[in-house]
Amino acid sequence: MRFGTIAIVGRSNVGKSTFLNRVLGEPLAIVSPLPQTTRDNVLGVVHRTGAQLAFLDTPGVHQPRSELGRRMNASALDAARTSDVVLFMTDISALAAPKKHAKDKSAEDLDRELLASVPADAVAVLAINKVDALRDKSKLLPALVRYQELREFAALIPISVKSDDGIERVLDALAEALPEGGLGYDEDTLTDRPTSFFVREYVREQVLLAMRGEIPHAVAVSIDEFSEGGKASTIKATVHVEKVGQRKIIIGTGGLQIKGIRVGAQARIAELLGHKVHLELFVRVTPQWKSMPRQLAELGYEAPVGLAKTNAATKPTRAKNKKRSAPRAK
Ligand SMILES: Nc1nc2c(ncn2[C@@H]2O[C@H](COP(=O)(O)OP(=O)(O)OP(=O)(O)O)[C@@H](O)[C@H]2O)c(=O)[nH]1
Ligand SMILES: [Mg+2]
Repeated sequence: MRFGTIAIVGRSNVGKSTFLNRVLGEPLAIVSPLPQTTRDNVLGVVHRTGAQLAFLDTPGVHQPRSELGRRMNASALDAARTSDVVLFMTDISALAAPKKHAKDKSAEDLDRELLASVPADAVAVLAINKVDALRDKSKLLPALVRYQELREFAALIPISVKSDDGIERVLDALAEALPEGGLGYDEDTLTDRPTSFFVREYVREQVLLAMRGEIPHAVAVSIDEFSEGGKASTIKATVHVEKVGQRKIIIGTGGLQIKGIRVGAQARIAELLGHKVHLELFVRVTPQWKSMPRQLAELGYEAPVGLAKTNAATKPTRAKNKKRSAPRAK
């Protein structure tokens, strides 16, 4: 039996969370076309014959503009340092010609910098995602050769999560790289995050899908009340924005915008809990929450390990049944 942790690390928007959801067979992590969708490390445990793969989805490493951004990068790099194996994910934007202006870094330049932060002795597998969108497949081989020169990889695999291409090869390569040992988690463990974490995430996901510009990145969600019943749950949550103007936009004319967000999130949470959910949302202006350590802590954004205490452990979200069709509440 093989068991170990695998950090999925890479630039923003390469498809790390989409990959996690595919291998879990559950839409656990939030996904959006916007960069910096994932803000926290999220564990997802894949149970295979002969191996248990404990994936850690991480925030895309980017140029930070706030304390939140710095914490996001730090948690991704921390996962890369402490996991047994690193799944370094990039996408076909790294195969494009370098930018015309020398000051603009290409995706490949950014990957090279990021790879330098992954410990040299860590076992790493490279996945180049989104090959479904690659017209000129002849660009792939030279790119694989260039990446191979950057560091040692146990395997270099072109994939498409969208077309379900190459995923099993990645899982095989990762399982092979894991240490021999007993199981780390019960067979029904899906993640270590509590249900309330995903409630906050699913509200934020609807904002990311509905809005453009600065707003999705100005939003955080906190839970005010979570009364869970056997057949239905009532949840009250606050959507925090940074400015009064953002509050107006997110509420929308006649409250239409926030209604769409509420309805979408409510359906997603109901799917997770496996029963009816009544969700109420309030929108509040919390100026500069992204830069203030106390506000960040209150909104659930942990400081990187070593800088502050992490949140107290809460009950993990488990799979509802052996088939893991949906995780159990709290
Ligand atoms: N064409 C194509 N698009 C994909 C594929 N995988 C993911 N995407 C899309 O890429 C976008 C980003 O996906 P995410 O999974 O949120 O990316 P991420 O790396 O987790 O991004 P961050 O959390 O911001 O770091 C979404 O619009 C996905 O639908 C793929 O195989 N092919
Ligand atoms: Mg993500």
